[in-house]
Amino acid sequence: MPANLTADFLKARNEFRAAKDRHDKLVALEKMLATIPKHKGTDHMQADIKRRIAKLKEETQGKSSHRKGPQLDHIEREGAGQVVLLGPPNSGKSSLLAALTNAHPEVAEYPYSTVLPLPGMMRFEDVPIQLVDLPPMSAEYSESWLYSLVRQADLCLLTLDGSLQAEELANTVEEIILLLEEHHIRLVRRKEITEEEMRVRDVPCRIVLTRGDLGDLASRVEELSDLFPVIVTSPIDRTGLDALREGVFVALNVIRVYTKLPGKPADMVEPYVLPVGSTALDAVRMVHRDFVDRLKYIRVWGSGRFDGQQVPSTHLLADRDIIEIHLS
Ligand SMILES: Nc1nc2c(ncn2[C@@H]2O[C@H](COP(=O)(O)OP(=O)(O)OP(=O)(O)O)[C@@H](O)[C@H]2O)c(=O)[nH]1
Ligand SMILES: [Mg+2]
Repeated sequence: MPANLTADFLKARNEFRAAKDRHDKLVALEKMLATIPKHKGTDHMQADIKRRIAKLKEETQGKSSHRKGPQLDHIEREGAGQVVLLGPPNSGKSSLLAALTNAHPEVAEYPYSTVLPLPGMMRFEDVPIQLVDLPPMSAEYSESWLYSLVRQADLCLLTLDGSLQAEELANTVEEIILLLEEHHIRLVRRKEITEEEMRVRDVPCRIVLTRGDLGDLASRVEELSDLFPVIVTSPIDRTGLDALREGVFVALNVIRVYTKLPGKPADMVEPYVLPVGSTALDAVRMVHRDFVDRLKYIRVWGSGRFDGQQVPSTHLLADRDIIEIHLS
């Protein structure tokens, strides 16, 4: 049977031949696998591509080579929280990372274009938040380290192509929920610390519908909001990007605290970020561990108190509070 290879496949094969390192080879092979016509005549070629992909991935993870490759199951956390972009192939995860951060992921019309996790920093007002673009998750094919990265995240943005029918979207969400559950991860609206947390990892989730530029997605939003809060976006016409930044900050369930030295104006540039429910003493500890022992008293400017009032160390802080730390 003739293979009837497409122009896209031949282009990907040329890219593979020109690739200089493992990463570029892997990207080209994934493209070849995505674009190769799927029929009997290409069975051997498909198997060969899959074998090469598996070998390269093993090498990248340092399994078959003695040189240690990059660690894929952990990404160093930066900023106020680590937020993963998770979803089926081609849903628009990489496009969002590119629109919201300084990172430059590969964005492509074909599925499985992202093969390695890629972090970037997004800002909500004065708060830096880490977004991590992930390779696609699907029942057919997903990396084991993908689950480790979701497990470690503070928030999951379940990214879906909003131009799909509501039923297809609901099925996709269901499929991803099941895949995660098989790996002891449960997507939740809000994280509650429970006994079960030992076995099952709860990860707060928001649904992000992309393709907001292509039509009204109100009916899909209505259907999906029963599962998780939904944000409609488009990196193309920038629909909903500010709402997404704010939604992520709110979902992270954190507050900003600014500090000031006695008699000086507050440093309003770099806030400390703490979990909701943190006390004045938690903030002092974050500024400097040793300050806890040397603490005389704390004054707070902001919500709940009149400006500059001295507060007990158990005082609950609110977002945007300013604290003045007096040491002995
Ligand atoms: N019109 C429109 N196109 C979009 C939008 N988001 C993504 N796209 C297009 O959809 C295609 C896939 O986008 P990607 O960002 O590469 O999707 P992905 O989820 O990262 O794909 P994989 O890495 O393969 O899982 C590209 O051609 C994008 O330009 C959107 O909001 N509107
Ligand atoms: Mg991608």
